[in-house]
Amino acid sequence: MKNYKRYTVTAALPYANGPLHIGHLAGAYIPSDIYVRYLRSQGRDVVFVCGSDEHGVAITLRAKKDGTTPKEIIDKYHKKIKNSFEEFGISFDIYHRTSAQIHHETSQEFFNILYEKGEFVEKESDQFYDEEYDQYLADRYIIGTCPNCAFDSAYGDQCEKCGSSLNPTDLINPRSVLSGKEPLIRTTKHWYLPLDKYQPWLEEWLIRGKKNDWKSNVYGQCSSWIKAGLQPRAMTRDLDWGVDVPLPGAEGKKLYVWLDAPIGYISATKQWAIENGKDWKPYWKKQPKSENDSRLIHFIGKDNIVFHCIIFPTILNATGEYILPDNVPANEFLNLEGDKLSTSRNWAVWLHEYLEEFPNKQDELRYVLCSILPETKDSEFTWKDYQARVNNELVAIFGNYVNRAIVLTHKFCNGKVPIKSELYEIDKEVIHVLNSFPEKISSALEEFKFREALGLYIDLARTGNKYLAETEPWKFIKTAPERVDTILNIALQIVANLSILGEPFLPNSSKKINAILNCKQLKWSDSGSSELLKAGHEIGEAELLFEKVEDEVIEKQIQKLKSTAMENGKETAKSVAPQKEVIAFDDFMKMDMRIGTILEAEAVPKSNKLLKFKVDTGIDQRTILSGIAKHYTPEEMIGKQVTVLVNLAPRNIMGFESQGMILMAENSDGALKLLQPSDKADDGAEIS
Ligand code: B3M
Ligand code: ZN
Repeated sequence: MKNYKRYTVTAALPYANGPLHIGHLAGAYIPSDIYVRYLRSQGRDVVFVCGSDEHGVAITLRAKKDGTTPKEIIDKYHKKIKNSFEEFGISFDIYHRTSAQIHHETSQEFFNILYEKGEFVEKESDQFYDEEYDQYLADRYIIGTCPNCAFDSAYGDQCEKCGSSLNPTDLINPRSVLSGKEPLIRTTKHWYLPLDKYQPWLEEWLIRGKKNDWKSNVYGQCSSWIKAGLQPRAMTRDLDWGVDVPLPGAEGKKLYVWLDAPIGYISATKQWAIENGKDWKPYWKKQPKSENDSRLIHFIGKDNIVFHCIIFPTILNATGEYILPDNVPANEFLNLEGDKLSTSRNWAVWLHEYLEEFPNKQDELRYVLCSILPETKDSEFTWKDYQARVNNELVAIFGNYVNRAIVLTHKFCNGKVPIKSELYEIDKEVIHVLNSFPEKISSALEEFKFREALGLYIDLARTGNKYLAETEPWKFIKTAPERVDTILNIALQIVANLSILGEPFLPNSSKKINAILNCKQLKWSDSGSSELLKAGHEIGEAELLFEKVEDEVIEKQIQKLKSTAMENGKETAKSVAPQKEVIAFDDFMKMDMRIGTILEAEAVPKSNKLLKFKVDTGIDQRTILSGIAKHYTPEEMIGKQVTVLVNLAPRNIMGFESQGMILMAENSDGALKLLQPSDKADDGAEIS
C-alpha cells in the first residue's frame, strides 16, 4: 500500500440546477468522503475539493424552465447543495463554485496555454441551429436517439443512459429542446481539441498503463471509447452563459462546460490555498522528481467517465505542467424502487426532504447507501431495504453491542474502565481478531471497495457481540468479579475501536461513541489495540446510537413515491427497468433468433402458467414451453408467428424438454406481449 506525500481528491461538481438526491451521494460523494476521512485519520496530507458546476446548458435550461435567470438558479441551488453536503458530513476542504472570478481566470489561463501551444484546431463546422429561438443548439439544447443504445432522449454531448460521449450530429432524429422542432444547420467557428492526435498517448497512458489499476467498469468504457477511434471535440460553444473564450473576435463564444468544469477542481484548490495560507501547486503541478509524489483521485458517476478519464487528462497532459489522475473509481447508477432516479419526474429521495423527515439520521442513510453502492454495476435503493439494514444491522448488531458494553460497565464496574487481569484463550483470540481489523479495512479502502470495508466494520461489532455472548460476564459477577472486569475491559476496547474505524463511514456515531466513552477522537494508527482505554477511566452515560425504523414510517415514504408516480401519469411506481450492463457486439451475435409459426398449443398439466407449443422454426419442428398461460389461450396461439431464440440450451420443464424460447415483452404492469413480425415472414427468417 503506497503512502503518497499528498493526496488531491476531487468529487464531481454537481450542476447547480437542482437539489441533491441519494443518487448523488451514492455516486461520488459518500465514497470520496469515506476515502478522505480514512486518509486524514491516518494523518496524511489531503485536499478534498468540490463545488457547484454553474455553467453549461443544464443551468440555462433550468432558468428557462423556471422563467428566471441562470444567476438566480445557481445562487439558489449552490446554497441548497452546499447545505446538504454539510448536513451529511461530506467533509470537503472547500466547496467552491465555477461562477467565481478565480475560476474564470484559471479556465482562461488553461485555454490560453493550449491555444499558444497550438493544441487547438480552429474550424468552421456545421452546428444545429434553432431558427425560432435564433440560437445555436449545443449539448443539452439538442436531444435525439443515441446511436449506441437507442435511448430516445440522449443529449448532444452525452447519453445519460449508456454514458456515451456524443457529438450533436451523431444523434438520430435530433430535436431542439427549445422549439421541439428539427433544427437547421448553420456553420460556426469553434476551437477543437484534436483528441485523435492524442490517441497514441492515451493508448499508452490509459489502455496499457491503467489496465490493472482501474475498476473494470471504468476501464472498459474508456478502452472501448478509445478503440472506437477518438474524434476532435469542440471546446467552445455559441452560448450566452459561461466562461468567455479569451480571444479577440470571440464575442458570443464560451468555453464548453466540460472544458471549464474539471478545471474547477484546480480553481477550488487555489481558493482553498488562499483561504488557508497554503501553496496549491504541489497538489496539481508536476514537482521536481523527488517531490513528485501527489496522488490525484477523481470520484464521479459513470456518465462522467469519458470527461474525467480521457478529455481532462488529455488537457492536463497537453499543458505539460500538471499531474494526471492516478485513479478514477467511478460508480455506476443507483436506482430507486425499480426505476431510474429522475429529477424531471421527481422520482428521487431528495436529501433536503430526508433531513426534514429523518432528523439526525444522516448516518443511517450513509450506512444504507454505502452498503448498496453501485461500485461495479447499477444497484437499487428501496425503503424496505433501508428499514431492514437500519433495524437488523445498525440497531441490532452495532448499536446493541455498544449499548450492552456500556450498560454492563455501569452495572458491574461503577461506570469505570475495569482492570484487565489474567487472559483466557477466548480473550486472547478476540484480541487477536481485533488486531486484524484495521489492516483488513484499510486494504479494502485503499482499493476503493467501500461496501466490503463497511461489511468488515460491522463484523467487528458482530465479533464483540459474540464475545459477550460466549463469555456471559453477567453470570458470575458474584463468583468471579475480576473475570467480569477483564471481559468488560476488552469489550470496551472493542467499542473504542469501533469509534476510530467507523469515523470514515458514520462520523456522527463515532462522535457519539467518543462522548459515551468520554474520550477524544483517536487516530487510525491507534486502532487494533486492546489498550486504548486505561483502567479507572470514567465513561459517560449509555445512549442509544440508533432507533428502529417503524413500518408506518417506511409506508409513508413508499406512498409518497407512488403519489409522485401517479402525478407523472404512471399507474405504478415501476416504469422502465434500468438498462442491463453494456455487452460487446460479439456477445449479441452469439444469439440465434428466428421467426417461427405455432403449429400446436396446449396447456401443461398441473401448471397455471405454462403452455406447450410445437413450433415450426424453419429449421425444424420443435417443442417449446412458455410461461404465458395467463396472457394467451392455446387456441389463440395456433398459427401465430413468433420470435424464437433457437440456440438456447434445451431445458427440462415439468417433465417436458423445451428446445428454445419464445421472446416476449413485459409491460410495467406485468402484461406479456408476443414479439411478432410486422407482417408475414418466412419461418426461419433470421433476426439481427
Ligand atoms: N456537472 C455532473 C453531471 O454531469 C457534472 C460534473 C462536472 S465534474 C467536473 O451531472
Ligand atoms: Zn446511449
